[in-house]
Order: sequence, then C-alpha cells, then structure tokens
Amino acid sequence: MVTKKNLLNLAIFGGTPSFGDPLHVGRPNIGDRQRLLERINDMLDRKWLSNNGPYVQEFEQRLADIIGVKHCVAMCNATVGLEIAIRATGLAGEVIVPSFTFIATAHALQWQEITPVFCDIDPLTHNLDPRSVEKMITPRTTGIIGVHVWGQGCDVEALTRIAERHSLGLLFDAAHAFGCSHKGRMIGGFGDAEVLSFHATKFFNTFEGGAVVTNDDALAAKMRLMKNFGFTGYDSVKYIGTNGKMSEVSAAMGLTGLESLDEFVAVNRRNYHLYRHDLLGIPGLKMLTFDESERLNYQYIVIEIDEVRTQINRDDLVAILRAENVLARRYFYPGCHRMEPYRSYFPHAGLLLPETERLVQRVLLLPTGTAVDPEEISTICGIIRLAVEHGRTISERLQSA
Ligand code: T4K
Repeated sequence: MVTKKNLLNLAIFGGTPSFGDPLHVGRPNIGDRQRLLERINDMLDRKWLSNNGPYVQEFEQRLADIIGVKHCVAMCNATVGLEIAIRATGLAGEVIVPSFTFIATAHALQWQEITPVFCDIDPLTHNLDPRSVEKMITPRTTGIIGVHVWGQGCDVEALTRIAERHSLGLLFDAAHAFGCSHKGRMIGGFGDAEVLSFHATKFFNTFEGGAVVTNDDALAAKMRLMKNFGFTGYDSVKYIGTNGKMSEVSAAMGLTGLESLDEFVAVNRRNYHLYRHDLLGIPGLKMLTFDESERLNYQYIVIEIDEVRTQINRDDLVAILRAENVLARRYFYPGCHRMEPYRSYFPHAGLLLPETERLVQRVLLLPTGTAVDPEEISTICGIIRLAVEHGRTISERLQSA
C-alpha cells in the first residue's frame, strides 16, 4: 500500500497506484467456508438440489423469524421476486417508483408492460418523497413501490396513508435493507410485501438470491405457486407462473452466512465509523449518516460531493480513486429515467425530478465489508483529502490533459 502526500504522486498523474489489487464496492462477505462445504456435501448426498428442498425451507423459516414476518418466499433473485410480487398483487397500468434506484425496480414493472412513473426523492434520505408521490397519481395508477435505499427505511407511514387513501397497492424494494429496522420495526413487514436481495454484492449473499416477505397469507400462497410455474400438483397449474425458485446451494450459502451475520454487520459498522472519522471536516464532502437508534446493516458508504466547495467534481474524484485501484461507484447514475427504454419513452421526465437529477451528479460509494481493513480505509480517505485539498489545481490539470 502506498500513502500519497503530494498530488503529483497520484496515480492519475503517473504515480504508483496506492493499491496493488483493486478494492471493490460489493466484494462478497464469505462466512464459514468449512460449514458451507459440509452443507454442500450433505446436499450432494441427499441428491436434492432445487424445488423447495430442505435448505430452502430452513432458510425461509430463519428469515421469517429474524424479520418477524409470517411468510418468507425465497427466490432466485430480487428482480424475479419483484416481478412476482408485482403480478401477485395485481399491479397494472402505472406504478409510482423512484428513479433513484437500481434499474431492476423499473424493469420489473416494464417487463410486464406496466409503466413505471418516476417520482422525485427527499435529498436528505435519498428515498421517495411522499409529497411528490401524491402529485404523480393519475386514474391509471395502481400502486407504489418504495425503495429503502442504502437500507434506510422510506417514509413508510406517509406512503401507507397515500396508498390507503387512493386504494393503491404498496410494495417495498428492500434489496438493500435486510437486517434493518424502521421506527423500531424490522423492514420486511411493511406494505403488501417487501422484496429482499441476497446478490453476491450484498453484505449477506446466497450467490444469487432474494426473497419476498409478507404477512398476507393469500398473497404468500399465490407467490409460492407463481415462483414454481403456477403448479398446484403434478398435473395442475392455477396461475401464470415463472421459475423463481432458489436453489439448495444458494440456501446452503444463506444458512451459512446467517451464522456470521452479526460479524458482517460489526465489520461494516466499524468501517462506517472509520470513514466518518477520517472524512470529517473535508469541505464540501458529506457522508450519509444513519440513525443508529435503528438496526442497520451499514452496507453502503455513501458520499455526496458539493462540487462548488470541493472545486473538484464527483467524476474527477471517481477517476482519481479508480487510478489508485479504489473502484468507487456512482450508484445510481444517471437515474433510471435516463436509461433506455425510459429515456425514449419519457424524454422530459427529468423536469419533474430535480432532486434526483442533482443527486446523481453528487453521489459516490466507497468500498466496505470484510474485504477492506482499517488501514486501507485510512489510505482511501487520505487520497480523498489530498484530492479535495488540491481540488482546483487537479481539476485544471485534468481539463487541460
Ligand atoms: N433493487 C435494488 C434497489 C437493487 O440495488 C438491486 C440490486 C435489485 C433490486 C435487484 O437485485 P438482484 O436481482 O440482483 O438480486 C450490483 C448488483 O449486481 C445488484 O444486485 C445490486 N442491486 C447493485 C446495486 O449492484 P452492478 O452492475 O454494480 O454489479 P457489478 O458486477 O459491477 O459488481 C459490483 C462490484 O462487486 C464489482 O466491482 C465487482 C464486485 N464483485 C461482484 C460480484 C458479482 C465481486 O467482487 N464478486 C462478485 O461475485 O450491480
């Protein structure tokens, strides 16, 4: 690891990169390898690899217990989980979603020819702004999908009131929020259903995977059929369905990861506090802080750059970090509304999304998780501090290059 003191030592200007190996946002946390391999061996002996096997059933029960929800339906990933939850709750026509989310939230609707209507966010929390939601409702609106971005609960209470007042379905994309609470209640039990992701890049993973959780018995039963082609028996199909099943090997990874869940969160929490401490006082740089009276997974380190004060823009800072082998990410740039097919469908959507448009230019995410140690965090923060201290000079040099 190379510590930078002078801006000419920055790798973007020809210096040696601070890190020999890249540091990623989204490096998987791996639990007890031996325990995983034992489970996989048992699975191979059993010769039961998919289709609601014993690991999947155990995993679903463990998740339901942790979240305190009646039903957990494990899925092959959160995107299919969203698609199934959307279909099972009968959403159609138009559904209100944030544009500041991973593209899967919008695609899960459009895939079924439901129009995602992009709504603006609260700049402080990065979550749906309920006042904007209300303004987007039309006679074609059938539902709202809130996203608990970075694991922070949406304004669930306001969204629930709006949904009730207008008789709309209410789902939550809780892909970031496994293990998090909102106002003291675990995320997973809100709305008609909530969808979790256990993708490899999440702090807790099942390689690929997800789950839909709900307290609604009928909805759970319907989604359980829908994820298995709609089969109710060997020869009978009740609904249109798809293949949304989680495999046994994924559930084995999940069960193993659950045994290390507290450790994953503890490392993320440690990293979060180190970043907070080391980035404090850098002018124009704000780190998203969480309400620590809630349960949190701390899985994202989110920075906002106020270019006027740092004198270096977010993209130049990302380029500087990447040259040092710190693969910072610009989630969710440029916003779903600026990606296809939505950009062509709604070329002027941005006019109604001023906070989203501003935020996508300012946000960057830094590496965390068990793959990053305190010394590396200190080096990353040192690079950022150096870059901001010389913001104007660096910007000029990069522009003239
Ligand atoms: N809703 C929301 C709000 C979401 O954020 C997501 C997914 C979903 C729904 C859909 O959930 P899933 O259907 O995926 O269950 C990543 C993830 O692929 C995606 O799951 C996640 N959100 C999103 C925020 O991030 P990319 O395009 O950034 O992935 P990629 O391949 O660039 O990987 C990120 C970094 O992680 C890289 O630097 C490499 C590293 N990595 C990745 C993998 C897969 C590893 O070190 N090892 C690995 O195995 O989307």
